[in-house]
Amino acid sequence: MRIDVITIFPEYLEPLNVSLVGKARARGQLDVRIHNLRDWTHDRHNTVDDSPFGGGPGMVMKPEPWGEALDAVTASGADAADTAEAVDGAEAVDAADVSERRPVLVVPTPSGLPFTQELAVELSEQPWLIFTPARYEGIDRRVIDEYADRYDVREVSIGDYVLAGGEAPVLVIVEAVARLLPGVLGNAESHRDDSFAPGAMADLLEGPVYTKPPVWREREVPEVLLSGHHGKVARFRRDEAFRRTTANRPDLIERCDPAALDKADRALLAELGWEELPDGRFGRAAPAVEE
Ligand code: JCE
Repeated sequence: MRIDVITIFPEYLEPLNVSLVGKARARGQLDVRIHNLRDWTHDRHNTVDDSPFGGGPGMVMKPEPWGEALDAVTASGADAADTAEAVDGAEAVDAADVSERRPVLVVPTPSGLPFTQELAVELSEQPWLIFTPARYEGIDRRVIDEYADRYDVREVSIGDYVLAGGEAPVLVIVEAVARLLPGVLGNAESHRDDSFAPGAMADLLEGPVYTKPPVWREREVPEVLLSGHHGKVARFRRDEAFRRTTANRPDLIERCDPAALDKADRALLAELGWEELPDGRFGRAAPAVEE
């Protein structure tokens, strides 16, 4: 996969040299190119912002530098063949894919579609992503409209809070996507059971995890995990997953597929104060009405 990022803060993307993403790049599985938006300005002050039409606070990113940058980066797909060389014969970035297929443009914004594991999977299946993290109050709308006519543009929000710019969302999205690429995660850290992964335990949050020593500061690892009884371990983990999910994400319980719930699940949910609805789903038991 190839990833381009166009930003006024290239240093903000330095974490992409580290850890999982850094290793995938070193192995030739990921071709990441960071570009400075100011390289496509022409005035002495490398201006990228201006005041908003219609008035109001803050500044808006000017369309011209983004237009020039996106034209240059999208046109660079054809020369990808020279640089996408695998290290040590590892699975190489497919240069042909990049030049033949259109990139997906990913635009971080608090008003975008929620970034979910499902979207991470979809993005991980693309050969080429271009990220356009903005600053100020965002990018002149005409830039998004212009490229949406030619490319698949995804305006994406990583959560319901307002950051100062899109660079941190790029780090989040790239990490979530990169770990899904074939061969990036080792077997030891396989993602089959991730909370939110399709096929994970009925969309439950994961329970607590433990390692050696079996006793630490007088705190014991739950005995069942030391028992070697696989059936009991699975039941314990599932119960813990339900306890966490009811406490932290009741919305996930409410839209849980009733067919995914076994008898023990139903009994535990009842014990945790949830009531079974006529359709087999669960809802929070109505609190007793006070006089
Ligand atoms: C951003 C800003 C809107 C005023 C570019 C914020 C994404 N989930 C997210 N939270 N925050 C963002 C995000 C992404 C890009 C930009 N801002 C700040 N946004 C209105 C200010 C500018």
